[in-house]
Amino acid sequence: MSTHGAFISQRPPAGRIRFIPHLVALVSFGLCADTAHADLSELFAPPTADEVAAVEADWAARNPVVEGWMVEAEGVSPEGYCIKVVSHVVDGYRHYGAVRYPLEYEPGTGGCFAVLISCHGGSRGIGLQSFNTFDEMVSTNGTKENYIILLPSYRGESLNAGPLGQYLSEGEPSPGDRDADDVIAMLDGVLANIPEADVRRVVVYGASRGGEVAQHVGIREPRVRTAVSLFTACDCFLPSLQEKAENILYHGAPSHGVIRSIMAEVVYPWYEGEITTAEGRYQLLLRSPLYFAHRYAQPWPRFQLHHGALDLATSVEHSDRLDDLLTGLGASAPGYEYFRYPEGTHTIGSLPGAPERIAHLLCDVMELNPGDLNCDGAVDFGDIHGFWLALKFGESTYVEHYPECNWFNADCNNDRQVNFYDIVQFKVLLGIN
Ligand SMILES: [Ca+2]
Ligand SMILES: [Ca+2]
Repeated sequence: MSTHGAFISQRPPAGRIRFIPHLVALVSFGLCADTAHADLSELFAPPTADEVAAVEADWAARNPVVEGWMVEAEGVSPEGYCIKVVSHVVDGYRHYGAVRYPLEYEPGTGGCFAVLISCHGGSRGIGLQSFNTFDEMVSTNGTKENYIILLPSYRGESLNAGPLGQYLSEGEPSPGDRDADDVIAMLDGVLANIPEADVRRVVVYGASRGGEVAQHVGIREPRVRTAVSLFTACDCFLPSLQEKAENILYHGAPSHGVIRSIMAEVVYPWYEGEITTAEGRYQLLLRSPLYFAHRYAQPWPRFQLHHGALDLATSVEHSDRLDDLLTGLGASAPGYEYFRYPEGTHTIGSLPGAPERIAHLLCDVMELNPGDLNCDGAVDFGDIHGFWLALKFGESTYVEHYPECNWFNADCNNDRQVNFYDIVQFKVLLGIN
C-alpha cells in the first residue's frame, strides 16, 4: 500500500559554503584538470546488468556461516529480561552482539519464539539501551515480551553491554556492505545455538544505515521472512546525488547525510585516482539495494518501507524509486507496504503512526504458526484439510471454513505466497519427507 500524499518537493537549504582545504589546493595547482576523473557522470551512470550480476556473484561466494560461537557474558536486566553477549567468527574476525530473551523464556523449558534483528543506524556502535528504545517504540501490543531480539554490532565498532562488559568487533568498518554479512552470520549463530529461536519467523528491522542493512539482509537471506526499513539510502546512483557530489567537489558545498559517506569512501578516492572508476561504481552498487529488488521475488519477504518527505539526510527519492520498482514488479499489500510521511524527517518520532504500523507487523509475524491450518497450536495431520483448502481454493474459501485462523500459516516456505511450492515444506513440518 502506498500512502503517497500531496508533497511539495523541497531541496536542502544552501547552508554555509564550506571549502575543503585539500581540494582547494588541488584546484589551485590545476590538478583537477585530470579530465579522466573530472566527469562524475561516468561514476554515477546507472549500473549495467553485468555489474549487478558481479555483485550477486560476490554475495553468493561469501557464505557468512558462523564459527566459534561463544557466550561471553549473561545477566538479567532491571526489567527481568535475560540478556547474553555472544560472539562468533566471520571472515576471520570475532564479532559481538547482544541477545535478549523474551520474558516468558525459561532456560531448559523449551518454547518457540519469533526473532527480531535490530540493525542500528549511525556509526557509533551499539549499547544495551537500544533494547529500551525499541520497547518504547513497540510498547502497544506485547511484541516486546515475545521476541528474541538480536542486537548485532558491525565490524570495527563497539558493543557497550554495561555491566556485562565492553566489546570491540574486529575488522575494518564496511558500511553498506559487510554490515549485512555480520548480521547474517549472527542470525546463523542464533539459529544454530538457541533452539527456542524459530527459523520460520525471523524479522529484520533498521533505520538509516540500519535500514540499508535490513534491505540487504532481506534480499540476501532467505530465512528472513520480514523486513522493515526506515529512511535509508537505496540508490547511490541517483542524479541528485551526482549533482550534490559535483557541488561539494567543485563548489565547496556542505556535505551531510548519505552523501558525506559516499564522498569520503568513493568520490574523493576516485577523484584522486586511488580507486578506478569500476571500483568506485562497485562500491556505489554495493550500497544500492534498489538494483537487487528483483531478488525480493525469490523468495519474497514481507517488506515494510517508511520514509519522511522532508528528510534532508536521506532524500525520500530513494524510497520513492524503490516503491516504483517494487510495485512495477507486482508488490502489493499485505506483502509490501510503503508509508510516506509528508512532514517526516530523519527520526522515527517525525513519522506519525510508524511505531504502530511496525508493532502491528511484528504482532502479525508473532502470531504466525506456519503449517498450523486449523489453528490448534500444533502442526500435525489435523492440518492437512485446511492446507488443502488454502492451496486449492484460495484464501476466501479457507477463511469460510476456518474463520479464526491465519491464512498465511499455509505459507510454509516463507515467501509470503501460498502455492504449490509450500507443499514440500509442509510435508517437512509434518515429518513426512
Ligand atoms: Ca494444527
Ligand atoms: Ca509460500
